[in-house]
Amino acid sequence: MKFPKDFFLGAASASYQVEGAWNEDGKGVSNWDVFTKIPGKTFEGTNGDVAVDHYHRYKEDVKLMAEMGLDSYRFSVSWPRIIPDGDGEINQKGIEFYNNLIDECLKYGIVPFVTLYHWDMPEVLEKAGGWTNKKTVDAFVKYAKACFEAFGDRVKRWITFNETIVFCSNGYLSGAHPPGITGDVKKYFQATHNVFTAHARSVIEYKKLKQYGEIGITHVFSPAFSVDDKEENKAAAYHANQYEITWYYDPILKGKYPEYVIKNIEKQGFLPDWTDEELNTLREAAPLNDFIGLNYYQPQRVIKNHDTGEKIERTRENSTGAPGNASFDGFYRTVKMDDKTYTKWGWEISPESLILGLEKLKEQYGDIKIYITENGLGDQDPIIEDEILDMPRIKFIEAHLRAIKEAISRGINLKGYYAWSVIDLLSWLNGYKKQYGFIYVDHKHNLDRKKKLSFYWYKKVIEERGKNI
Ligand code: BGP
Repeated sequence: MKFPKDFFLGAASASYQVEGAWNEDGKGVSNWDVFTKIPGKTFEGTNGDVAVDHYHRYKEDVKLMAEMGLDSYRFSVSWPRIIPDGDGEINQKGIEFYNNLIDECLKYGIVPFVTLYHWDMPEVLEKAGGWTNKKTVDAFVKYAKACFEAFGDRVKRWITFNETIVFCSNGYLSGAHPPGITGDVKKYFQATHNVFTAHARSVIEYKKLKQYGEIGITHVFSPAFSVDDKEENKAAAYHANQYEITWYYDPILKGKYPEYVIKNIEKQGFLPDWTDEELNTLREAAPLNDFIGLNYYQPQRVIKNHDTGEKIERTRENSTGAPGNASFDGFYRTVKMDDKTYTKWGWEISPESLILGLEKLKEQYGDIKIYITENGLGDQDPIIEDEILDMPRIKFIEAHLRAIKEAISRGINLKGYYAWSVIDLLSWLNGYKKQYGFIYVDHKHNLDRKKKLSFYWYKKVIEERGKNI
């Protein structure tokens, strides 16, 4: 089987992780500009001030993408570049940058797939309560409209938010991301609801503009599986999926919240403050979503957690995806299993779980169009005689593309695959050491770009439409 012509073989990035130019051409300060400067927050104090300088080198980068043959490039727009103070004037220089980037992609026939929010928010808004403040919702809708109006003639695929669960849980539960708050469950749920409302309102606004493109959201997809057949562990996996999948997917695709979670959090006093109008907006927007984007890196293996009293210290390392933690409510725990394979950063490698997860998703949400908007291997690539021989990445992506083929043959409506990431970039908390790209960036030599072995391999895969996968 080959990947059909209308299946995008692409790759992705995000503004803060690649652009740099953090204070150029009128860009406002973002929450990440501030957060990464707090001692101890990131690996060796790394930040995105310069990142890989995509802001200045986008032409060179897009040219490399064209050489690779990418069907599509997923990137994000930096909100503070467009509206520096969050809610005021539009910065024309910011619009100009993305106009240039979009035009450069189109010049080579690369379809731009644009994310509006990949975590960098104007600091002014963060200071005023960020996603817990409903004014942020209004500001976001205004920003989204500004982007639709400026770029919508050429951009026909929009993602509102990237991984709500990650920025909300790290922002308000573990404190590993801005605003760095720990253990505030009420704020966590409020933030998620406000994001869903911002998404719904933006979708409605987009459809009103009649630009005839697609719009959706990107969620983490880490389906939970019980480690065995014990009832209590199966209940733990059910609980994990309700809190981490259903809570996120239902309000978007069904326009309502799952009863199971509502009942629990109502008892605990964590129900978000919501209005009938907001709940109606969710219902109105749900059928207007054109697709759902999934970021799949790994599944979760879970057991019932018995030591509920214990407070688990989350470190930078274990808060970024490696198993070993109890859930915030102490109900379940993720575990590492002896018979599974893990990356250097402790993330499980399991293409089969993607297929199983997609089948369950189909049972819950039917035939909604799906893009895998991120998937990839974080590694320290071997350099041998100046060549970057990233064989493990090739194996990883190949295995996942094979799983995608299998899922398609089982009737899953998959329409694209975006490898994370197109180029080596700043890992939010793990600096530049954790590499994901097809293109290497030499931090010792002027940020020079170099093609990795995987670059040539992916080029061939695209040329052959995956025939030999
Ligand atoms: C996702 C994010 C990406 C990227 C990726 C890898 O959660 O959407 O922006 O960072 O994970 O994560 P990390 O850099 O922590 O390995």
